[in-house]
Amino acid sequence: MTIKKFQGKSREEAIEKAKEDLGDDVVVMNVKEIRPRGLFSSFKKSTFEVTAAIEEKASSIDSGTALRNVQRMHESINMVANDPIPIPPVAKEPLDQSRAEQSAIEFLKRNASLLKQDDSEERERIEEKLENLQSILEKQLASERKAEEEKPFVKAEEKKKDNFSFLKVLYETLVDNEVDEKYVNQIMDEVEKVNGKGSSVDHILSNVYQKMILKFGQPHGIDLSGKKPKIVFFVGPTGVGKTTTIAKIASKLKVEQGRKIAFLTADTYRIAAAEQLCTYANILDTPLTIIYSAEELNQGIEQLENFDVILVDTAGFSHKSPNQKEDTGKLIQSVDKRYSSEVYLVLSATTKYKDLIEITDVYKDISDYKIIFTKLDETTTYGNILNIKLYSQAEVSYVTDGQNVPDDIELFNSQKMVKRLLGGS
Ligand SMILES: Nc1nc2c(ncn2[C@@H]2O[C@H](COP(=O)(O)OP(=O)(O)O)[C@@H](O)[C@H]2O)c(=O)[nH]1
Ligand SMILES: [Mg+2]
Repeated sequence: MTIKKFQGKSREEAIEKAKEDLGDDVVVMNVKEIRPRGLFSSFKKSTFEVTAAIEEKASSIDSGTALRNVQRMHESINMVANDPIPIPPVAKEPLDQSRAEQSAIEFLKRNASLLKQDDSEERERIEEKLENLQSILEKQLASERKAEEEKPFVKAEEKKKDNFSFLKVLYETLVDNEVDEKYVNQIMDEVEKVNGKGSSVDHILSNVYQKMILKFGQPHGIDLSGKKPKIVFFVGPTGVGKTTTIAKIASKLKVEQGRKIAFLTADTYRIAAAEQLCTYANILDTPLTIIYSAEELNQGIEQLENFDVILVDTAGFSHKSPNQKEDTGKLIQSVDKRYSSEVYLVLSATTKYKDLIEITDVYKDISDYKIIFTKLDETTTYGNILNIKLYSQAEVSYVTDGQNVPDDIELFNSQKMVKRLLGGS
């Protein structure tokens, strides 16, 4: 992973510089506004500093190193556990990397209950660290070497103990946030590679933070750079907030970006559904076309050809209902090739993990999609957002966190989400 900082007069300028240097796939890790200081500071404008990273291809670690890392982790786990922990037999022959990693994962899983035992004082100290994630990251990125020099007397053993307690809290924090243990183990496994080099807790934490941000990737939102009109479908189960989200996005695009918006709805299963969008159409002074079948879609679009974006509301359906799935599939696929379209799968952050998996599978059969998570205000755990991102490999584009139109929506902010997942505020 390469991490660099870029400065610009605006956030966009700094991001643009990052793209020029590191390529389009660059991921923004952090954006810092630097406010001018001093006597005439109120006359000066802020500048922006963007920390950006790019993931290189996975470096190949030789099997000997992997094996040593696993052994080292076992040692460190043993050091502070209250009860004796069975050490899995280590093969005499060097393990290949994936087997070594697998054994580390298995070990962590088996000992998850032991990991939960900890003394509370230490725990508090580490939780505090997690909450101060931002400052740790800043410090880490600014002067990794200097920080090491400042603590030359910290004994290796103490450091190891510190790291282990920290790993325990990290593990629990992620599990408490309902991150799937499979992914927690993957993260711990990656952490272990860093820990193996005898790094400080700060180093490990900023490394986890960076890795998790890279896992989320960079959100893009609706792409309006291409041909007009852009057709944007919103699909998903009933009641997740499709219509409300359409209204939020429409008013942002219209008011903040001055785009010409039109609505089209294929949700005619319930009279109230079309009425709801009609209300928003009146408020936003936006045309609304109602269609009753997939065959009417292109005709509907033709009438709205001079608009920048056509937001299409669809009937939600239970992921267990094959008929309605077919209708939605037909609707999306029937859009004429001369139009460019995007599909957003709207999911509620309050839905159970198992259902979310089934829903993402069902909609994958219909089309590729980006994801919008709604109702973040109605849950205290955000692990499913990471779980579903990793499971579906789809981009998480927007999140919504309330019923207010248009305020309660934003482009997905990976930095904010990772901070929340790691227990920061
Ligand atoms: N708390 C909360 N409620 C939301 C959010 N988004 C939508 N809702 C509510 O969820 C309910 C269903 O929304 P609606 O847009 O009709 O869902 P649809 O059936 O998918 O179109 C409405 O009462 C919305 O106000 C959100 O982010 N947070
Ligand atoms: Mg609706």
